[in-house]
Amino acid sequence: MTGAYGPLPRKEDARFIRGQGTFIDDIAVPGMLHGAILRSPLAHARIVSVDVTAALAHPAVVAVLTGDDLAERGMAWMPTVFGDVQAVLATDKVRFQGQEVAFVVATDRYAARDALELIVVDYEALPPLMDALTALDPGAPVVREDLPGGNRIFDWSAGDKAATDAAFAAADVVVGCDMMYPRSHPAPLETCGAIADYEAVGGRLTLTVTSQAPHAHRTLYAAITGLPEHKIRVVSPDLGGGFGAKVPVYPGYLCVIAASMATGRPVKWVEDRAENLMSTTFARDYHMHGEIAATADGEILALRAKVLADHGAFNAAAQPSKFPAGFFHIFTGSYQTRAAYCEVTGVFTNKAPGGVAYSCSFRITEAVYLVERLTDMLSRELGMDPAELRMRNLLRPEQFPYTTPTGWQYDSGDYPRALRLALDMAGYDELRREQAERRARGEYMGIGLSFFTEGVGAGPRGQMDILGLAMADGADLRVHPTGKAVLAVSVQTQGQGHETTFAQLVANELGISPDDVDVVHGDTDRTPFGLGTYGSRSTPVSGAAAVVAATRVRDRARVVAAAMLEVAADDLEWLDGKWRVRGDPDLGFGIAEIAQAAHSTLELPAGVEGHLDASAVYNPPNLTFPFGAYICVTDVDPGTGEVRVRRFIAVDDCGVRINPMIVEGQVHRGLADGIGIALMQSIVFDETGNCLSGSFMDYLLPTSLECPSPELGETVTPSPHHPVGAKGIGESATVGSPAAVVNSVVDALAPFGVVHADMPLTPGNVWRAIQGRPVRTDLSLG
Ligand code: MCN
Ligand code: CUM
Repeated sequence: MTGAYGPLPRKEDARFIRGQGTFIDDIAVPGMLHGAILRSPLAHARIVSVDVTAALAHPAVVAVLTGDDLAERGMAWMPTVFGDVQAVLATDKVRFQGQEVAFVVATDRYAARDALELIVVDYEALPPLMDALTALDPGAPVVREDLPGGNRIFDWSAGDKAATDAAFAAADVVVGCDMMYPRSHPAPLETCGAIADYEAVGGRLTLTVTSQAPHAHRTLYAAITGLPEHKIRVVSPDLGGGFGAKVPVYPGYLCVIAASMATGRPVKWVEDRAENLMSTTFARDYHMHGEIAATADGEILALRAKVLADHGAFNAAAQPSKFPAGFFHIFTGSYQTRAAYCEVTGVFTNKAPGGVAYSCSFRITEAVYLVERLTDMLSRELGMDPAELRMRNLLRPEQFPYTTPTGWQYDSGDYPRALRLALDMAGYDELRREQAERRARGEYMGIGLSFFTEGVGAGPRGQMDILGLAMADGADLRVHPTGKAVLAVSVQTQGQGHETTFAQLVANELGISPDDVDVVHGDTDRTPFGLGTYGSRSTPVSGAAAVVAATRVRDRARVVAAAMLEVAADDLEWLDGKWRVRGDPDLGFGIAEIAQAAHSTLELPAGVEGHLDASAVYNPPNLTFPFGAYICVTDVDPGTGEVRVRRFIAVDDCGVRINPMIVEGQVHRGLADGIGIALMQSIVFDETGNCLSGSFMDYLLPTSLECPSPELGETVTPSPHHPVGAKGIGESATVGSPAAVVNSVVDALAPFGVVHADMPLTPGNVWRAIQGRPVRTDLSLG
């Protein structure tokens, strides 16, 4: 039944469009002080001394914290979400430009900022390690002498090497390429921030913080501060976008906690844009070598990849503990390959930590880009149309559930149908004709395809955890006597519309209106435990928990309805939103009437508790595997290197759509992400370690001028294991679209003999590619 599903306008917009959202910087607590962080100007240096005397003498300054002060509280280092440790305030060394060195607390924000300049830090500069490719060279600067492995974080592999090598040896055609997925940044409109309020008498800490995962945060704060977890309340208010940036715990959050404990007053810290771009989690930074093997008639036989992953100065990659390279080993994508093997080495460099988050599905972004670029190169090598090559190798519907050579089990899919629809919508044959005509006139038009499979909704508890916490999520559903419901969930929305779609999920099960369901989230005191929002897991995991809780409510209602109707519960069936007597459907009650009766003096059978409230914890049996077919049409000016995205056709399949309007909004946003990543974004450094991308003048965001109105299509292949057949959609378009854009630009440049060009395809880089010169992800080099 899908009664409550559909394009319902978002409930939360009533406050957002009136400017009545409550974001971190809207919140003021009585007596609140303001913090500011002193950050390192150098990428790599020993700290000789930190002198805060002058700052403390500033009339508005209440306290100054250094790493040594935190060390006294046992809080100088914090575990990262990937189980490394990261300095909260540096004591021994600074390891990236922008690293936190001291925290000033003052009566107002401006004074706190001013006082930063009064702190004197004596640094002894060290040579920085900025190029991951040299990290393992003998004599390379060592970023982490606190760890035994030098700059090597991990070596990890997946797949069957021998089988893969054999398939390559037997292949007619092998194509390979080095490609760089540049360091990018999620850049949410709202930066990160926190307000800590420690109440010493009760020993209670309230932390209001920009967090996509309030419960996971709370557990970490308990571990770091030593405060008992039940005395910590984490509140995540309205978030102005997260895109992954609000998953990790940042040093600033610990600084406000320590500062509130030290001063006995609430302390707020909100970072500015430069701090956000320089020091919060980045994404990608993958140096990849990929190879694809095929028969002469275009049957893909095998794939292999070797990756060097730059994780910055601390390993803070937000992803399940068992997978140091995230889900990169899904890199066989949507094709039937017989064998695959990948090796990933992670290294430290003197850059800000992070390494996954930005609508990434745990590194599937990089994997999709790799396989989709290789597929296009193969089609060029074979002289076979890229659509035809893909159609020939796509998994067939009858192959699902399908186990990939690296061990993923895809739940469901009809890939050829999605690709056919995209080709039809694009008018593919006509586009190719137009391209040929234009080429004859010296015009450079590109048509780029990509087909992606994602894995979202982590994860089965046996396989997926973060710091030992299994990735399961709870839902509590209360039904009041009047039949109005309140759903409390562990995930937190950052703009995805959970207050609407989660209400729809419950309303649909209970036969009530979504207006009658309020969604509570973002407050650990009011919601059940769960690991939070990322990897597009809210709908697959928390949404499933909500549905299970709602079906439990319905089951309880059935017993009450039976008492009301004086029939056996077995004689009732759920039909059109009511429990009705089988064979006499006019006789029945809906949830509102049953809820009232449940709270009344109606006599219930022995053992029946009354009240309809129910809860659930959902352990997903598998990920859900959404997929899509994208086509990007570009026009490239060979004189200037400028790329114009003329059309973007996107067919997405995320199973059953709860709210198609929200789903389309998610796809729109992801396509903008992908266009930005492909054409204009890269966080870059000069060789001395200066971050050159600390503002929106340097780190470019795509606007409506660069993004055409996309043409969206859908197919619906329900997930067989999700209670309502839904798969996640939040990251699909970010994951799938960069390859389509790059494939399109490289296709446009084919007459110049260009076979590959690394992102970002800025005018300068496109021009360089045309000239046959190496393109640079390092925009600093002009
Ligand atoms: N939805 C639906 N039907 C489906 C699948 C999803 O109606 N079959 C709805 C959902 O109920 C939800 C939205 O679409 O309202 C996205 O759902 P889902 O795919 O479950 O993703 P999450 O809610 O877990 O959101 C996380 C995902 C991630 S990981 C990033 S990063 C990202 C993204 O969502 N960050 C965003 N989209 C974002 N959108 C906004 N506006 N802001 C962000 O920071
Ligand atoms: Cu990987 S960015 Mo989102 O998963 O929050």
